[in-house]
Amino acid sequence: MRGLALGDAFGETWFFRPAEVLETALVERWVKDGEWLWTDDTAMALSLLQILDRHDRVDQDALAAAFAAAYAADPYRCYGASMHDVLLAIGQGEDWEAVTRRQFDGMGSWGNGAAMRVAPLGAWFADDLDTVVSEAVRSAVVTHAHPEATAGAVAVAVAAALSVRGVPGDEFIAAVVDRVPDSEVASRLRRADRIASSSDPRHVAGMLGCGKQISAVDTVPYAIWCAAAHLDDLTEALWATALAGGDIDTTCAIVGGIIGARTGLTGVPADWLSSCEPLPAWVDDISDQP
Ligand code: F2R
Repeated sequence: MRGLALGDAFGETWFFRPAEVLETALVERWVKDGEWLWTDDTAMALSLLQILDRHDRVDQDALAAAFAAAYAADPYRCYGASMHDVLLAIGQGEDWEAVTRRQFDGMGSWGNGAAMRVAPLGAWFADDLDTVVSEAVRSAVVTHAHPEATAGAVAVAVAAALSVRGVPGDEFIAAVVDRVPDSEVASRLRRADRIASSSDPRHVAGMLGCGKQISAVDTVPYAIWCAAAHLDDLTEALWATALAGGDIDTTCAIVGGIIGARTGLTGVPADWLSSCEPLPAWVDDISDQP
């Protein structure tokens, strides 16, 4: 959870900045002064973690209610455009399944919102990959009915579980894709698995189509490639991930969640930790459990 929030807040400082600004700032490694605020990625991950802590599984009704309550308490966390309708309607008592299915003319959202929040779930169930997959799907469909959004959530949750389990970088993407349902996300992950970990992330983003849309297809395979290339170094992974631009808070939240599940915040500079908006105190109680 802490890795996800750090990645989200770090990425938000760069979110959709013009390419020429990013090019200099990221290569020279400038960091923003002042507080780094986390966004909807962290807000939704906190709700999911809270439900896991209470129920030890994804209770979908409780999760929908938790998302809607967090949104009502603080709607200005840069939620995806369709989430305003979804979370308001759920908060007003509409059935989450009906609301979620009617998005985008009945197609459902293929946004990356189900993937961006799910790494803590992968860590939670890391001992049992079948449960990681089934619970990731149950968590995704509460807001995202499109199969590509679900495939993205499964990929990230499995990646976080494999990260906890210490799977090495050169086996990582193949082990993730093994568990992802047939989809464009899976097909781009297979492409990602053929790209050397030493490649320039900007070229990789081009090869994987990252940066065009706020979709699971455009962000998840790229983020998982970045995580696999730097599995033991969260700070380096975040710098590399941000280089591609686009939806940086979310690509960095995904990478932070996956690598943080393995390393915690080890090696992260002290000034980053003090800049990042703190998480609620109850997160510490969960982390302290055996
Ligand atoms: N980009 C943001 N936040 C800024 C949004 C500003 C917005 N204009 C506002 O008014 O508040 N970051 C956050 O959004 C991403 C997560 O998005 P999520 O939760 O998946 O939301 P949504 O709206 O369902 O999907 C995102 C966009 O993808 C396009 N889209 C999705 N499904 C589609 C479909 N079936 N057909 C066509 N387009 C589809 C839409 O443009 C959606 O708005 C994260 O980056 C999070 O940090």
